Formats: sequence, C-alpha cells, structure tokens
Amino acid sequence: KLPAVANPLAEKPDEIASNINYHAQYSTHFTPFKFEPEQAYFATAESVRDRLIRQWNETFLHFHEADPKQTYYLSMEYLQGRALTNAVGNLNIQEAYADALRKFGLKLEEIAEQEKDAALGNGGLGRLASCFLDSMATLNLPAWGYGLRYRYGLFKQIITKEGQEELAEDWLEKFSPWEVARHDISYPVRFFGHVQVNPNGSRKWVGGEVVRALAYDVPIPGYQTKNTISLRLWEAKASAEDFNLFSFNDGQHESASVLHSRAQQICAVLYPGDATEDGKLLRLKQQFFLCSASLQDIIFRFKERRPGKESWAWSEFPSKVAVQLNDTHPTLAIPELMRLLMDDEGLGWDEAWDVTTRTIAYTNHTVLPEALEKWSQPVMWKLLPRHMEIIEEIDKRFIAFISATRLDLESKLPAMRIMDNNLQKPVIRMANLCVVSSHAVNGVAQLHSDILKSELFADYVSIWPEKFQNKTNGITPRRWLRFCSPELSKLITKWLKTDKWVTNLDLLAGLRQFADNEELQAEWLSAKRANKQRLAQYILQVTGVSIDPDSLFDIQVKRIHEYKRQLLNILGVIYRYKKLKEMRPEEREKTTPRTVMIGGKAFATYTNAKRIVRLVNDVGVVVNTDPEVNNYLKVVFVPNYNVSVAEVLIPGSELSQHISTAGMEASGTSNMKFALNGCLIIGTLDGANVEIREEIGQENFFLFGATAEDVPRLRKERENGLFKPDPRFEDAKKFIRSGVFGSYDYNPLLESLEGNSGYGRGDYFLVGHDFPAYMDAQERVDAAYRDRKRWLKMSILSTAGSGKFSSDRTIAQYAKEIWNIEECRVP
Ligand code: 26R
Repeated sequence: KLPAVANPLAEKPDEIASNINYHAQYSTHFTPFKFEPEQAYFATAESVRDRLIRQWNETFLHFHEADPKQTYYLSMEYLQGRALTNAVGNLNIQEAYADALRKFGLKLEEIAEQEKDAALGNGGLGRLASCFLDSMATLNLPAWGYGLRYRYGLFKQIITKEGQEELAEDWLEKFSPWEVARHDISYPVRFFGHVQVNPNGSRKWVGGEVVRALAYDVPIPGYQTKNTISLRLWEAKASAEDFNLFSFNDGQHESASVLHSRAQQICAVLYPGDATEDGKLLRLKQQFFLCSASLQDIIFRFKERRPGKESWAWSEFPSKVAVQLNDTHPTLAIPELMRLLMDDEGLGWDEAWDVTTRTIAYTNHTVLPEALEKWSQPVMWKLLPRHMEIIEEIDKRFIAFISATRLDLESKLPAMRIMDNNLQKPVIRMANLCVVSSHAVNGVAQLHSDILKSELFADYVSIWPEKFQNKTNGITPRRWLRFCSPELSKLITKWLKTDKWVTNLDLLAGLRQFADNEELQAEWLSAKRANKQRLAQYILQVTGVSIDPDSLFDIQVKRIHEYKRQLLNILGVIYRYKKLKEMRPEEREKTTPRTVMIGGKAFATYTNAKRIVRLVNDVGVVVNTDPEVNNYLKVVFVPNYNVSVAEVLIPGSELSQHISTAGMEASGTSNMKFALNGCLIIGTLDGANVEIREEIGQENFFLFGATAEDVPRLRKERENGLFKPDPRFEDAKKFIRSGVFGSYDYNPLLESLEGNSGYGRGDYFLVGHDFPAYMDAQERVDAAYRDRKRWLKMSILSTAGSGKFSSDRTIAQYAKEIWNIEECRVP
C-alpha cells in the first residue's frame, strides 16, 4: 500500500516514519521488499536530506539577496566522518527520528552505524576543516568550503601479524546520500599548453588538455539554526569532444578514451603517492584543479550578485570575498586569481596584485621541513606555464622591493625568495609564496605561531609585523561532546541548568564550583563508566581482546609519526610489563591496572612508522596472553582509526597521551577532544597542550619532558656525546632485543634511537632524553588514579576548562580578525 504524500518537513514521528517508508520504496537503490538496517539507513538519510536541501536552498537564496562578504575555505582535505547523527542532532529532530525508527523496530544509533565515514583527509588538518564548517554554519556566517571529491578516500587499515596493510576505502560504493550532484555547475580547467602573446601585449594561456570540474554539494547544517552552508566538492570529467568515437568504434577502445581515463585519475585518490614523478605531477594537478574550479566559481558568483554591470568594480572584490588557504596545498589559488584577473578580466598587474593580496590569507599547519611543499620549476613550466610566469614575476618584484626598501635584508634574500634556484633541482617554495602574497598568515596554536614568527618566517616579520597572527585551533562541541557522549552531555546540562553550553562552550566553567560535589562525582563516574563499557564492547568486537572497564583506559590515537612518539609510549609499556613480570603476586596486586590503546594510520611508505604499528601489536599479543600480568596490563592496537572510531574511543578515555617532541606538533586537536570529555592528559609542552594546561590548571595535567626551547641544545649535547641514557630506557630496549615480542627484527627501529646525529638517527626526537621524565609522570598518573575522588575532580575540571577550545571561538576570531565578515542569519 502506498504511503500518503510525504511532507519533507514533518515533525511527528508517524509522518517521519511515512517519509522513511516512502524513500525506502522510491528513492533508494534497494528492493522495497527488504527493510534491513542498511536500507533503513539509506531511507532515513534521504528523508533527512530533504530537510537539509530545503534549508540549504533558503540559505543560498538569503546569501544571494543579502550579498554579504563571504569566506571561501580552500582545503585539499575534509575528514567529515559520518553525517546522520550530526544532521539529526543539529536539526534538533533526533528524538522524532528515533521514535519514527522505533515504529519499524529499529534503533537510530544502530542505523547510524551503517554509514561509511567520508574520509577525504589524512588527519588533523582535514578534521579541522570539517569542524570549521560546522562552526561556520552554526555561527550563521556567510562561508563555504571547497574541496575535491576523491573517489577513494584515506585507505582502510587492516592489522595482521605483519603489521599494517592498506586497502582502498570505497566510501561511494553504495552512493552517498549527503551529496547533491550539481549537473548545472561546471567549469573548464586547463593543464599544459602554452602562453600566447597578443599584439597588444596581453597574454593568454591556450592549448593543452582541458577537463571539466563538476560540482557536488554537501549541505552542512548549523546547530539549531536554519543556516545550512555548502561544502562544494569538485569532480573531474573529460568533455564529450575528448572521446574519440571514431577510433572507439574502430576497436581502439583504450586509446579512444585515454583523455577520459586521464581526467578520472585527478580525483581518484586522496594524496596519490609522490615517490614517483608521475605521482608528483598528479598531486600538482589535483591542487590546481581545486584552485581553478573554486576561483572560477567564486568569480562567477561575484558577478552573478552584481547583475547588469558591464565592467566589474574589481577593487570591491576583497570586500566581498575572502579566501583562506588551508596550508600551502591550495597555493596555486594565488597565481590563478592573478591570471583570471589579468588575462580574462583585463586588469593590470598592480590592480590584480592588490585584489589578490587583500583576498587571500594563509594558515600554516606544520614546521616539519619535509612537509613544507616545494614544487619543481621545470614541472610547473610544463603543467602551468602561465602561472609560472606569474610566480616568477612575484619573485622578481619581491626582490626589487627588498632591494629598494630593506638593504639590511639582502643577505637573507636567498632564503626569503620564492624561487630556490641554487639546487640541482630548482624549486618553488610554496610557503614563501603564500607569505608574500597574503594579507594574513596564521599559526594554529600560540606556541606554534610564536615559532613561526621567531624561526620559519622570522625574516618576513620585520617587513610585515602586522601580517602574522595566531588562531588557536578548536573542535566542534556538537560532534565531540553533545552527540558522541549523550550521557555526559545530559549531566552537564542538568548541573549547569542549561544546554546553552553547546553553542557557548565557556559556560562549562560553571562546572568548576561542583568539582568536589559527591553527587556530581557519582553521576560523572557512572556516565564515564557507561562510555568505557561501550568502548570495551567495541574493542572486543574489532580485536577479540577483552578489556576490563575497571582498569585505567589510556589512549593514544593519531597518525603514526616518529615526532608524535608512539615509540615512547610503547617503550614505557614494555618497561611496565618487565617490572610487572619481576614483581611478586602481592606486589602486582598493588599496582594500578591499565589498558593501553594505541591507534592510527602509518603513511604507506613510512617504514619506521609501520614498524611501530607492528611493535605495538606484537607487544599486545604477548602481554594480553600472559596470565601473570594480563589482569594488570593490556595493550591493544585499535585498527583503522578514523572519525567514527574516535567517537567511541574519546568518550571512554580516562588518560590520553599527547607526547610529541616539544616544538614539533603545531597544535593537535584530539588533545582538545579528550580534555572536553573529561579525559586527563599526559603530555609535553607542545602545540595546544600549553594552552590546555593553562585553562584546566597545571595540577590537572601530567606534564613531562624537554621544552621547545631546550630541544636544539639537547640535540647538540647528544651530538657531542654528552647524553647519558637512563637505565630504565636501556632496559626497555634490551627487552625488545631479547626477542620476547617475537622474532621480527626491530633493530632498524631501535637504531633510530642510537648514534649521535641525523634526522631519523641519533634519537632526533629525544625519546631517550624524555623517557625518565615520562616514566615519572606515569607514576604520578597511577597514584592519582588510585585516589578516585581526586581523579574525578581532575576529570570534571578538564571538561570545565575546555571552553576555549570550541571551534566556534576559533572561527569567530578568523571572521573578525582575518576575514572581516559578519553573521548573515536566515530569517
Ligand atoms: C605536503 C604533504 C607532504 C603534506 C604535509 C602535511 C600533506 C599533509 C600534511 C598534513 C599536515 C599539514 C597536518 O595535518 N598538520 C596538522 O594540522 C593540525 C590542524 O592544524 C594540527 O593540529 C596538527 O598539529 C598538525 O600536525
């Protein structure tokens, strides 16, 4: 029997159930004779999507009519995770949808589990972009995101006896209900070709290959507001003219469609390996594709909102458009905007330069030398000849500017220039291009921004001191507390007597006054306990290891990298295991039982990172099956860490590790998520840890290790043979070498900790130096955990002190201090 005509904005569970039923029968790719969780998920998602589309259209129309200055966030990465729980939560229809699904005998939370993560990003930088979109929408800001629609996102990680294996993650296998294909919106993007000089001296880029960029819009709802913004993802498609019908029909199937398959490669994968020249070229193509399509779209909209004008007041462009570059990955937006303004719109250099620099702003996310992008000049000349001319001109003018105004800086010029011509391989330094061409440059935590000013960009600071800013990162409290921990959220709302904290996170400070309250502590304990149980269930399900919810849950989850020092963590675990083995049973009884969970993906070609994954797994196998010890210690490698796994891990955590070598982690954002969820931090004075410790109080933070200031001196001392390792550190390494954890050869990994100098050798990351301080801090953790009241108080104070780390605060600062945009609320 057919259902009544659906009302997409239905409020009543009965009507919603009927909408879901309608979609199950008419919208999805599934047979209507089955209504299992997967079909239920798609039908529910499509029903929710109807609402999103309505709001998103209203938002677009409102922006169009109000014509405010608008921000465009350009990012090669977005780690959106799942959308369903977030959408019904933000739209405030969670209860109604849960009720509706109950009518089918289904649970909303279980249905939500069916969704695949959209993992169009690698780690911190991509997840930050996604948190920012949530805040832009929630703050009713006229702002959009632009990105690429990768066919395959971040790989799926499988853990075997040999360590990590990578599989393609087919997130679009059964289509995504959260994107709207915009067949009406597409732009041509050119590659290769040459520059044509016209008789009047103007220049034009012609020839080469042209692919089309097609828009897919992902609606991003704000929390309890009508405003629903857009994440516009581009997909590459060849044009029909590029298909050689004649040769195809003649049987030359491959060669006839070569341009088609070449176009498809552009958005095939996130971060194509760049070990080969072809890989590098493809990555560069991706970057330009994003920049060119987005800027054409931005300029189209600028014109569209000024109908009837023949010549545009381009000097007004920066008062209507702000473009934020998420790291240097979209740097080509700079020469592309220059090109569009000069070659297509006829502006002169000075006018185009003024518009460009007032439009563009740049965020730096890392100081690691190997992550600072440098593109080969010959490759750029081939792929983007006109952009190369423009970049050379910017470089030339920068040199002239320094020579004319700052003779004192001339000796610094070789390092400050955009072009690096002194190598065998001439390259373009993308960060330098960004600094020279942006009106604002920011770091992502106070310490990081200070390091940018005193080191990486020090020479520029004396020219443009006002350009350099800090915008400490933040996280969305919707996904990272309100929705991932409903238990704790309910409690917080009860004790604060308001749920306004969800959009005004500073209100959490109101919990401080109850930190000692026994009633709150008891409720806090039971909420955390429920989350721990859920986490234990999950671990059992994905690893087969059963963990004890009465033990201390200690978690380190992030990309595996030597500077993040998962090796320090596991060496500490190994030392703990060795000590436990040496103890008499009565002594063991007195220790604090721990479950150590480590998770994260290693870049596929990063050998030492992969060895670390394997070591953690090997240690787990031995420890977890050792009957003498496994009541006091368990070690689990959590496979395939991603956004949805984080949503289970973080609420159930009690201690989390943020232990990078000081000065190397730009900010970190999971540290904020853990603290917000009442998890204590053991960490170094690095990135945002510094500010988290300030906010929650030093007595509630387990601090250890060298400071960023100490690091260069300590490395020098080491080089000069002045480092004396702690016996505990030597013991831990010896224990691995003894073969207790299997026969795999860990010597190459351990050798990175030996010797006197060199990146990846000579203990560049100071694991040995910080080891004793780390072990001492771990002892303080054990003692604190044994005092339940004290621990609960610290936990409550962590949450209470996390207000600053809302991405709403971060985005409000970007809006005011960089973008100069204001709220544009849909009535
Ligand atoms: C160019 C290529 C080698 C590359 C380098 C680095 C590609 C991607 C990256 C990712 C980096 C830039 C990243 O994710 N940085 C992280 O940004 C987070 C958000 O600001 C920080 O919290 C985190 O400290 C930082 O490592």
